Amino acid sequence: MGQSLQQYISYSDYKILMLGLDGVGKTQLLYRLKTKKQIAPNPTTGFNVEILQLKHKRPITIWDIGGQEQRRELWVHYLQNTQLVMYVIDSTDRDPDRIQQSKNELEKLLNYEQLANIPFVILFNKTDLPQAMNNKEIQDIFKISIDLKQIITSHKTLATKTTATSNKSVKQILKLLERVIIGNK
Ligand SMILES: Nc1nc2c(ncn2[C@@H]2O[C@H](COP(=O)(O)OP(=O)(O)OP(=O)(O)O)[C@@H](O)[C@H]2O)c(=O)[nH]1
Ligand SMILES: [Mg+2]
Repeated sequence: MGQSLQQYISYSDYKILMLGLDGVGKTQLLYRLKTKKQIAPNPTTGFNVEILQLKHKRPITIWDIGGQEQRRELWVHYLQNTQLVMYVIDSTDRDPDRIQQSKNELEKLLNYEQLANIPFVILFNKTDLPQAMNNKEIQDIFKISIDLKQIITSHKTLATKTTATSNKSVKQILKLLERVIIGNK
């Protein structure tokens, strides 16, 4: 790792890993949070990393790692020192094989020793689209409640619905992160 990238990253002590299958909207979410703008879609072949400021100027570093099938085996190399996982799911993708892949990857992450006891924030993205699953479908298919108070595993796991292509979700995600990281209500 180059010296400048190392310096940039060590500026923030709170590392968030953003993972999920390819095309679910991770990169769009990252840059929506960072710039409040839409970026040209482009599959991530490596990773993107950005620092954001939460309340009280609390810096957090979000690592967005490519989710294509052949890239997923590389996720394990990014786990060290992770303090929170944002797991993104495309709520419009009803392909049973993709749903199973997404559940399997999430399950794998929940079982990694390096990620034990850290919060997982699950984002059901693309809720602006008419074919997006509703809360009941999400509950039935993923066994995850869109209930921010609910704890579904030994991890402190929270789930919410997002739209990466508008600014509607920016406040909502930042508030959620503040709640988990800083403890704000
Ligand atoms: N309508 C809608 N489209 C979205 C949303 N989020 C992402 N997209 C679109 O979905 C496509 C994939 O988004 P990306 O952010 O590149 O997906 P990714 O998860 O980073 O994919 P990989 O880099 O391959 O892992 C792009 O065309 C985005 O513009 C959303 O909330 N709503
Ligand atoms: Mg990407």
